[in-house]
Amino acid sequence: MGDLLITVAPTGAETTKADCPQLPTTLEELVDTARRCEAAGAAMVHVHIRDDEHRPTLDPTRLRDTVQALHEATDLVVQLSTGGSVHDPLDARLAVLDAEPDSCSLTMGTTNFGDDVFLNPWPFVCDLYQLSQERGVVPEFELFDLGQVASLHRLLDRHGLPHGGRVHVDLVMGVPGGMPGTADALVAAVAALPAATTSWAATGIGRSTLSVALASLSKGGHLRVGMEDVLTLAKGVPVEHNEQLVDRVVELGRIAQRSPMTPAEARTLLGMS
Ligand code: KMH
Ligand code: ZN
Repeated sequence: MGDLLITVAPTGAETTKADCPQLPTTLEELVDTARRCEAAGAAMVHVHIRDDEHRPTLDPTRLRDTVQALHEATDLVVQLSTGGSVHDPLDARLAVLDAEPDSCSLTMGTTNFGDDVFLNPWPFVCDLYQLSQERGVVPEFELFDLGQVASLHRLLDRHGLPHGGRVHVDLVMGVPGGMPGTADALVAAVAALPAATTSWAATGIGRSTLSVALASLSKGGHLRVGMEDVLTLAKGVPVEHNEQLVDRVVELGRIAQRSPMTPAEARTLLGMS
């Protein structure tokens, strides 16, 4: 039985296809990536989609088709991003739930995001959370900063538990403007998580990917990896396929005596039927 949830975030919204031709941006590339990452040990996929020009989009039909295609091709837990890109309006981000994913990301506050701002005002966080409860979509609480841990306490106190009764958190670390991708920050965030937290994962952006993965394994956490978060395996060595990043953390997990969860095990962990 597996005890390590590996989520792959294969695309993101920030990298352009022109800068990174190996980024999976078409539906065919995304499905192929998902299949390969599932075979490598991933149990959940965190999805951002692109339009025909490879630009980030929240087009409702495309989102729905993507969820359906991933369900047909894999057993992976399909998590749609409600963060989208920094340019997406809040109403389009709420409408992501219309595509009926298994899970959605839910970021607990506004964050400086490089030179941009990733906007998550409190009323939007509450609206998205309540919509996820109504629609039976399991949220993954994404925390980019330590203050967002306090917001998670506040949200759960005011609005109760998520659909399924489990509380799964993902620490997104190392974003310029958020908490650093260090073991110290990870330990501080984990120590402050609400008692209702049933599982947590972490991902480190860019060069913090390995230190965050190792810190998370050491603290008993789960892992997210993927080209949304990191584009190199080492300095000057580009990632050619998301599967390489999954392979690498499967190996780190093996050394830490943790084995990858199957998608069915992940569904149990996350409170999905
Ligand atoms: N693209 C970032 C602005 C999420 O997926 O929910 C937001 C993001 C978080 O990636
Ligand atoms: Zn994302």
